[in-house]
Amino acid sequence: MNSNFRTGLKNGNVLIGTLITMPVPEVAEIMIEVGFDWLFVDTEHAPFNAIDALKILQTAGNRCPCAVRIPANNEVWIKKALDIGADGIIAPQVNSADEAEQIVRLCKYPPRGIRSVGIGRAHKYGLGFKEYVEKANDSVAVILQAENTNALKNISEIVQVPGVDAIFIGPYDLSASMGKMGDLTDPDVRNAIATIAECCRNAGRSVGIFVDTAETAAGFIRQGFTLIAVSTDGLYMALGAKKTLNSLKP
Ligand code: 3PY
Ligand code: MG
Repeated sequence: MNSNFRTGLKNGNVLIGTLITMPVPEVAEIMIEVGFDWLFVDTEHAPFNAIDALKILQTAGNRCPCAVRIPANNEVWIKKALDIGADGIIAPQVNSADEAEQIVRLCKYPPRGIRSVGIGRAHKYGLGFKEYVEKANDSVAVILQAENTNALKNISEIVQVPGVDAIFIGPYDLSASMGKMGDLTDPDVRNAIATIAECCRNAGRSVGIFVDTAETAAGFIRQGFTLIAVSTDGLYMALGAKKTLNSLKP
């Protein structure tokens, strides 16, 4: 665990990360060597099982915090991701305050929540059990995605739920739900993003976003976004390879 991930998030430090979509430890290792502040381990859209995610977390160790995006907002994945040592959970498609509250409860040990008690990697296989369970409610980051028009409608209530550390906007799903798939320059999409960000700021919650380029990331950082995921491992590889090949075979 890198408990300073949640502290940094709550303090509004700008954290630049990237998506790990390949269940290959060497890929995560490269991104850590590059110097990203955090890794977004995507078990929602990428072909990850819990063991794949575990291997990424083991590779990161104490060198780089990892937030695991779970494939569905249910107890099974939340407890697995936390017990293998995720520094935070990213819950996709959170559309109401009730859903937000349930996710927070599943992430927190009693009495605040109902997180089930296991003995795993997070607990140093038992050697650090007491230390982990005492601190987990304060060190695990709970990050909820706002990425649907329903989330937009309910965002002012979602951000009020105690225990929500950050809202992470999924611009692709958000724009798709508005009938404007992937068009981040569309005025309605931009307004939706700005509304979510403003609600977060008013409620003292950090706000983050996924973007595909450094230029777009810089614009959002200027607007006060602090949790940034820029591009994906696969996209970096594809663009790098394409650029090299194009220079030889224009
Ligand atoms: C989206 O853009 O929908 C995302 O979830 C990005 O992570
Ligand atoms: Mg999404």
